[in-house]
Amino acid sequence: MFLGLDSAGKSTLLHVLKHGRSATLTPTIHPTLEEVNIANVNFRIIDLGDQHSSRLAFQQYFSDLDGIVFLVDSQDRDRFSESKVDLDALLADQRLEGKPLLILGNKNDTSGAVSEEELRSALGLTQTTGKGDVPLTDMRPLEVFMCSAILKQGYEEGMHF
Ligand SMILES: Nc1nc2c(ncn2[C@@H]2O[C@H](COP(=O)(O)OP(=O)(O)OP(=O)(O)O)[C@@H](O)[C@H]2O)c(=O)[nH]1
Ligand SMILES: [Mg+2]
Repeated sequence: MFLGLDSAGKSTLLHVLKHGRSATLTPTIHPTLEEVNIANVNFRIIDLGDQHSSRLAFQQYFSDLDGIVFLVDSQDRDRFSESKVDLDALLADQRLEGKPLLILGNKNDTSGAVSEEELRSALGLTQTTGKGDVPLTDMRPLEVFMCSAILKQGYEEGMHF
């Protein structure tokens, strides 16, 4: 499931993954399900808009998910704290316990984008599992990657993770 604040770039990334190119998209009102093949793995990805109602409705599927991709607009500093509230709720949700959580700092093609370190610190993500010399095995898979959906950069490493 792709989650994140409105305008983080969820639908753009999904479109790029599915069609190989970006497109001009409007804010998502109705959640959509897309099947996408990445490196011979078939993903069924739900793209949620940021509407409170659809987010609540879709929480009932949390226990059926294999993982979450949480997108953050890495240039929108004013909303990092808002993202952190949502992310903390996901991290604490029992239905998602142990499930991989990939955090993508999207839009890092923009001049205002923060560094990975800044994003990690703003989101309180100091302990992650995928990039150390020794992978942490006693935690749920959790890692941060910076990316640009538009330039088609950075997310692939994250999807492999
Ligand atoms: N510069 C830049 N802009 C991006 C990138 N990804 C998305 N955008 C732009 O950000 C805006 C929002 O993108 P969407 O994909 O609609 O965002 P969303 O997360 O699906 O938003 P909601 O459907 O409202 O929840 C659009 O104008 C995109 O073109 C990126 O990597 N770089
Ligand atoms: Mg959308």
